[in-house]
Amino acid sequence: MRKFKNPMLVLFGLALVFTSCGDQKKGNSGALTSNAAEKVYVAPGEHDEFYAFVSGGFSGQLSVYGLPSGRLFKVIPVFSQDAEKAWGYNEETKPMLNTSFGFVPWDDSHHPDISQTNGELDGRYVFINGNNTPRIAKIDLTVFETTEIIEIPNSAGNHSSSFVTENTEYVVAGTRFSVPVPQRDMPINEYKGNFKGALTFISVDPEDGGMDIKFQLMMPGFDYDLSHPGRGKSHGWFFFTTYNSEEASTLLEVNASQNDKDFIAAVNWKKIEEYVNNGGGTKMPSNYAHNVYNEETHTATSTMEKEVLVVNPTDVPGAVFFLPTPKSPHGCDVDPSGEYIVGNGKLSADLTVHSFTKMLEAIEGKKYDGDAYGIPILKFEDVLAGTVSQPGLGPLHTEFDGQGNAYTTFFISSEVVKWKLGTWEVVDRQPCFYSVGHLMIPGGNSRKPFGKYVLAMNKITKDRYLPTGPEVTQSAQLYDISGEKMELLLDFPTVGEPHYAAGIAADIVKERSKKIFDLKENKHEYGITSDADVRVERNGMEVHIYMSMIRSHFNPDNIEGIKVGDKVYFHVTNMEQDYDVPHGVSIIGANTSELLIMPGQTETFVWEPKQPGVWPFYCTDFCSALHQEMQGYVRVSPASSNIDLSWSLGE
Ligand code: RUQ
Ligand code: CUA
Repeated sequence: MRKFKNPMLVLFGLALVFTSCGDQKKGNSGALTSNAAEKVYVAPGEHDEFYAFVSGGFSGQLSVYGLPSGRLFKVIPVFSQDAEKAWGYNEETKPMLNTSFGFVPWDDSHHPDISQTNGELDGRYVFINGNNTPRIAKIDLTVFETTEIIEIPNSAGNHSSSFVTENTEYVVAGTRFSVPVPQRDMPINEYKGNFKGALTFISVDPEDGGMDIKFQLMMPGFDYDLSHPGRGKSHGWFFFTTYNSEEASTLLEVNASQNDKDFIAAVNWKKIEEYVNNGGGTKMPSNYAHNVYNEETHTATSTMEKEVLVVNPTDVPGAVFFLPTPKSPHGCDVDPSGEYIVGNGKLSADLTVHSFTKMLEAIEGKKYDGDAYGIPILKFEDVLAGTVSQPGLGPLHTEFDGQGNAYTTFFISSEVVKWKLGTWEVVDRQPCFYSVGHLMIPGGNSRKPFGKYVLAMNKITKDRYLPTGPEVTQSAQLYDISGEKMELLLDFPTVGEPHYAAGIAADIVKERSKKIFDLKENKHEYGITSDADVRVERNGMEVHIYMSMIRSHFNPDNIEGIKVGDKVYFHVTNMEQDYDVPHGVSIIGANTSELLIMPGQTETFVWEPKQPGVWPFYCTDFCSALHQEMQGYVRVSPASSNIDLSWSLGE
């Protein structure tokens, strides 16, 4: 019989105790005051106070909710194809999902983060990571669309991502799985000492937001789990939790739980930036996709990049240090002042808080406790600010309200615990239903949190909603944190598994929201700006239809001369210049989704007719009283026929 001590088994046993029905009773709505309902009620026609951008986890997308109402406004397609918006289905956006592995139509999206200026949220962009095929995406908040995706080479399980520095100088992507760098065929059990963990710093252009990999820090082969930037006094540093400092490649639930302490890696990125700007680092051959959506051409391009700049941490003395942190830490959270770095050891009874000031002193005094692969390890006692003792079981993530309080989630004891920075005393706890992962306070990852609410994102809902078969909805819970005690206000279901969220005052974003695309500025290769340009062109077996749409017709709406075997491109421009008047289009038998085209925009789908006949197409978005009249026909003749191309409207 195999004998090993499995710490997670012990914890799961406890989890069952904690989420038994005793807790369920407490959570029943009878416990809520009617006051709670008022606090989340946003009257018809009124707007919410905050936007919450909630990751979709295995949906690969990003959902937009209003807080406090919990109303869902939009699912922004990011890494996964989305037929509703033709994302990854139309010709314009297919390149966005290109990678070095080819077209990858899905990912696992975890940690959205909003761009910052001077440590405060500026509402320009949201960044989010794709875990599985490592990518970082940028969503432009004037249009709420993904406009850039960059693949991360030498990375696998892109999890300690995508957090931004105080002025959005960088968005960071850290590898969860260490891998051979460069990738090669080698025995798995030679992991130790041979696999590497890449921490990637992607620069963001202050003017146009363009992303570019500035450098990759090639770290020892640990698992880099989460990260957060320094801010204020610690601006210029970045902190990453690690687990599996044992460098195990098998049965990690046991083998990566051996060391009493793993590390938080403290990275002085300013120092490395300087080193790189002075010609430091090694250019390594590579192959990764950089996909950019151009809003004037309404079209994405994908470029394969061939090189990445790699930095060995031991080549930049004084740039990287390890802070011992108990028991496989998960969350790595920095308070609004930049002084405290909270490391949540999943298997630890206490919460560990490091002090940035003490860390600098320890570095100054060169008080090391040995090194790991040449990277100095600081002494635990020298960097420790304090511990929150026995606050709960299975700590995962911490956020801050800007009033000196921290809020930590506990997966196993299924609760949010509020504690005080500096005195480390627990001041309140509220149960979550059930097994909370991340939590989010609007602006919580910045110098100036908005406070007011905390949103808990739960892994398990069991009896909280009407059953929907074996798969029940994931869920978020909203708590009022304006008083000394937290108050549960609302449960609402989420799309996919929400891992993290980013919240911002709606006022910062909504004024900048675009209403239409200017038709005169449309530079789409196959776009048209007036009905005079409507036409159909044949080029061998390719047919290009330059079509317009406006309430309530297509131009042309009768097309003849198409033959079986043709590849027919519908390039459709929405001529509307009014807010909130998209049109859709689709044709019978097309092996792709509909198009949903915004005013002033052009999109393309391809149709390969397989049978002679007269085939209808129609508008898919109810746009006017005569929406049902918005339809047309394509006549398809046998391949051998010699019917000329012709097109018309109203003849
Ligand atoms: S991780 S809880 Cu990406 Cu903590 Cu999900
Ligand atoms: Cu256009 Cu319906």
